[in-house]
Amino acid sequence: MFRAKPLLTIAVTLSLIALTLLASTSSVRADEVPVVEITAKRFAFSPDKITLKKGQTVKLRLHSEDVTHGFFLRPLKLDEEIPAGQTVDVTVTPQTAGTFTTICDHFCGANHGNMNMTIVVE
Ligand SMILES: [Cu+2]
Repeated sequence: MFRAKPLLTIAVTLSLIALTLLASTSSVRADEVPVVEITAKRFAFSPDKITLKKGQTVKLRLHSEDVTHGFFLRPLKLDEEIPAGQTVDVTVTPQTAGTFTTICDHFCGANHGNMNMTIVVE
């Protein structure tokens, strides 16, 4: 009985610390990684141009409104498939500044060859 109380206090304190850490970790994540939404639809991406910051991590949320599309950009090591009607999240931290063209590399129809968008890294 004599030692039970301090142990209980320590256990409660540790639990509270653990909960606080968990809570702050998840809120920091949600705040710090911006989400950029990109919609793919025959035969264009919307928006058709985005600007990212070199060294800053972002989450690209790729959504297909119709058929399966691709999202390919070698300099940023992006090679995603966006299944028909679905959403794919991809996290990227651009390391090279420049203007890049992302192409749809999954055949999606007659004008597939002209489906692209610009990603500027500054
Ligand atoms: Cu496409």
